[in-house]
Order: sequence, then C-alpha cells, then structure tokens
Amino acid sequence: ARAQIGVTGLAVMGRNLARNFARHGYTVAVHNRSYAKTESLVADHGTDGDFVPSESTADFVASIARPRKIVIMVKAGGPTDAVIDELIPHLEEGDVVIDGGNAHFPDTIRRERKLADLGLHFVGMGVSGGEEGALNGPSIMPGGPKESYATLGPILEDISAKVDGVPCCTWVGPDGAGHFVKMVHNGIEYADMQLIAEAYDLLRHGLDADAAEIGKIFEEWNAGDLESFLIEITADVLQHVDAETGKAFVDVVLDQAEQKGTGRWTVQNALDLGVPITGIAEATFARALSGSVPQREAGRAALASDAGTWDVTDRDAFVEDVRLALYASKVVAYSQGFDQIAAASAESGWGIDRGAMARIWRGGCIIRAKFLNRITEAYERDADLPLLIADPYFADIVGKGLQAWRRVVSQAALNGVPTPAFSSSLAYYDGVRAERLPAALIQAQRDFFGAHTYRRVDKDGTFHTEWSGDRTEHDA
Ligand code: NBP
Repeated sequence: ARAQIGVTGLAVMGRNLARNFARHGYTVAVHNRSYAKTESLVADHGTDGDFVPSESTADFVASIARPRKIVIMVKAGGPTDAVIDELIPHLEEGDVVIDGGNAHFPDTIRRERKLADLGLHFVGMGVSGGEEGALNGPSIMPGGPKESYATLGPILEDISAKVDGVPCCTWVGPDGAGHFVKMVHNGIEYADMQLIAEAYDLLRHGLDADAAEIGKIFEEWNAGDLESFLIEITADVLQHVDAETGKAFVDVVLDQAEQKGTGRWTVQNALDLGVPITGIAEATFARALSGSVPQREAGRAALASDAGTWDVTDRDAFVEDVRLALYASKVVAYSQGFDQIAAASAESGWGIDRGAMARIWRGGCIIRAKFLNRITEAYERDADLPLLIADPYFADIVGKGLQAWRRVVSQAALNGVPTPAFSSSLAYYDGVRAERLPAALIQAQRDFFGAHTYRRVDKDGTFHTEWSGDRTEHDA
C-alpha cells in the first residue's frame, strides 16, 4: 500500500481533484464504479503524477497506506451511501472517509454517526470552485472529527487555492459543519448572482444600452470594491457574441433560471432557524418565478404595464447609484448568510469561526471576492459581532451609499423593473435599524384573535387583554 490518498468517483470533479493531488506530489489511488473512467484518467493525465488505478473496491482500499484517506466524489444522495457501504467492509479502525460531494448536511450528520460507531472517521467536505477549482485549487470546507484534520488538513490545504499565501481551507467544525457552510456559501452565491442580474437589468433599462456596453461597466466595477469572480465573468459573458446569430449571447439564452437545490436547502434551514435571509430567499424565488412559464404567460397577457420610457439624464451618476446599491445589497446578503451560520453553529454546538469562513472563501470558490477580506477583519475586531452590516467599516460604507440605494429601488419601482433582491435588502436594512417595528401591532392582533399574549414596553411579564369581554388586561 503506497498511495497517500484515494479518490473514488472520477467524473469531472473527482478526476480533477485526483489530478490536483497528483500534481502536488501525492501518490493517488483512483477508482470509479465503471473502470473505463479510471483508465481514461490514467491514460490522459498519467503525466500529472503518480496514480494507482484499481478496478475493484478491495484493491483500491488495499492500495492506500493506513490510516487511509479516501475521498468520495460521486453524485450526492443514494450514490454516496452506496459507495460508503461498499467501502466499509474493507476499512480498518482510524481510516478517514471524506465525502467531497454536495451532500445535504443532515445526511452528513447521519453518516458521521454511523461511521463513528464503526471506529471510522467521516469528514463531510464542502468543495467549491467547479471543475476548474478542483483542478487548480478549490475552496475547501471540511467538517467531521477534529483529530482527522491533523493528518488530512495539511494535504487539503496543499491542494486548495491560496490568497496571499494563505490556504482557502480550514477545519470548519464537527459532523455536518463543513457541508452546512458549503450550503450557505451556495445560498450566498444565489443572492450574489441575483443582485448582479438585477444591476444588469437596471442598467439595461435605465441606460437603454446593449449587453456589451453593460459588460464594459461591469469590467470597470471589477477594478474597485466589487472586484470578484462573479463580476468578472459577468463582464465577460455580457460581451460574448453568439456565433450562430451574431447577437449578444445573453439575448439568445432562455430566461428561465434552473437550480440544483442548495439555495432551496439554505432557505428551508433559515426558516427552521428563524433567521431572515431575505436576499438568498428572494434570489431563490426569483429563479422559481423565471421558471413559472404558465404564470408568466398569463401575467404578460393580462397585467397592465404603466411603465413609460425610463429617462436617465445623468448616466454616470445613475451607474454609480446602481454600483452603490449593488454593494449595499451584497453586504446585506452576506450579513444574513453569516447570521445563519452563527445561528446553526450555536444550535448544533459547531463553534464555527465566521472570520475563518470569509477567509477560506477569498479564493478558489464561486463567491471569491476582494471584500471578503473586510468581512474577516470585521470578525477579527469582534468574533461575536451580532450583525455584520453594523461593523463600523460596513455601517460606514453602506451608510454612504444609502441615498443611492433608495434612488435605485424607487426608480426601479416607478419604472416597473423588478428588483426583488435590491428592494428586500433595503427593507431589511430599514427593518433592522428601526427604533420600533409594527411587530407591536402583529402581537396585538395575535392576542386579539388567538389569546397568544404579548409583552409590554413598560413592565416585565406576559399579558392578555379580554378583547371580547370588558377589555381588562391581566397577567397571562
Ligand atoms: P456527478 O455528480 O455527475 O456523479 C458522477 C459520478 O458518480 C460518477 O463517478 C459515477 O460513476 C458515480 N456514481 C453514480 Br452517478 N452512482 C453511483 C453508485 N451507485 N455507485 C458508485 N458510483 C456512482 O459527478 P461530478 O459532477 O463530478 O460531481 C461529484 C460531486 O461533486 C457531486 O456530489 C457534486 O454535487 C459535487 N460538486 C460538483 C461541482 C461541480 O461544479 N460539478 C462542484 C462542487 C461539488 P460512473 O462513472 O460509474 O457512472
């Protein structure tokens, strides 16, 4: 047994991860359900490094030095369980099984318990960066037993992306913590993409410009605070021309966004935790609306449009307003995502360091961005920061863009351009900073129809008013 690590599941992700390990000098045992993929990996990329191919699971496991480290990179769900069950009879105490697929974190918690009972380590590992990242350095979010990180961590850090020499990989927390954080990462990715899409839509309507012109604006934005992978690829995509029609590529793509489910999981979990992640939720629903074909047909046919021509007089000022609104909304989306991580971490006792999460998202992953440095700094100033946008740096920058944000959201509403994420983020901002919320009225209504009781601003206790009787108040 000479391999230092094994990878089973050699579709795009597993194949590239295996190549990444090999390129970093590790001897990599490789295996796939259908052997042809294993053979083609070695045939096509054998020069990347030292691969040990096996056709059977028994040979694969036997080719890895103990304690074994085996990365599973197969389709999430049933296939992952099938592979785990196939591996188990061949494993020995102390071996580490790592699931690098997009598992839902409750599955990871279940699998970790099962393997722990067998004396095995199970690491649920979030991997972001797509196939490119897997090959050249992804952002890696491993959870599971901390002791497994002592031997596994250095290898993962080695193959992860680096920013300023710092690896985009760290131990996230026990059992499902790694996959949980990957899930929220994807949720934030949904919000980020929706916000960029809304900014694009606003610019297109407001400036009456073509896609390529908007692409140039994103290119300029990418040189400033907004610098990020998603802004960069947006600039590129918007300037891409469809070879067949000669039209802007974005204009020939059907406007129905699909999803694989991580956004939905993020929102479902936030509802369970009671954490308002309005940016991510609106982004997820916006995709759902785009795919609601019969509803959109009915809406187009029956619903009035009173929107005239949007007459933007100062084009540069408008572009700057949209940029500031995008930045502010983005900070809100991240702030909400980090709230969700804090709430889940507290509930599950994961002890997740939010600053470290922002640090490992700076490179390799889809939401990599310059401004994640600012988030890490905010949590370094105060590890228990209750609200990211309330950190002095963000409060200042969002405050300075507040008027621009309001102008953009109101102009969008007046001109009939839907901006669910921009608008809801501004509403969240105004909600979270309000002295008093109309929640007082909600409580009164609840007490009226359901005797659900309320608390008072001027004394302790819980009270109920006899609404249908003499309206006296008594302790509840
Ligand atoms: P896929 O998700 O397309 O899965 C294909 C792999 O699963 C093949 O190796 C296939 O073997 C194997 N497999 C299946 Br399907 N059922 C199996 C079973 N019952 N037993 C054993 N093997 C089985 O591959 P991928 O796109 O490379 O993604 C791998 C994982 O990484 C997924 O969980 C994905 O969600 C996650 N991920 C993907 C990305 C991305 O950008 N694509 C990014 C981050 C994470 P076969 O060759 O014999 O059919």
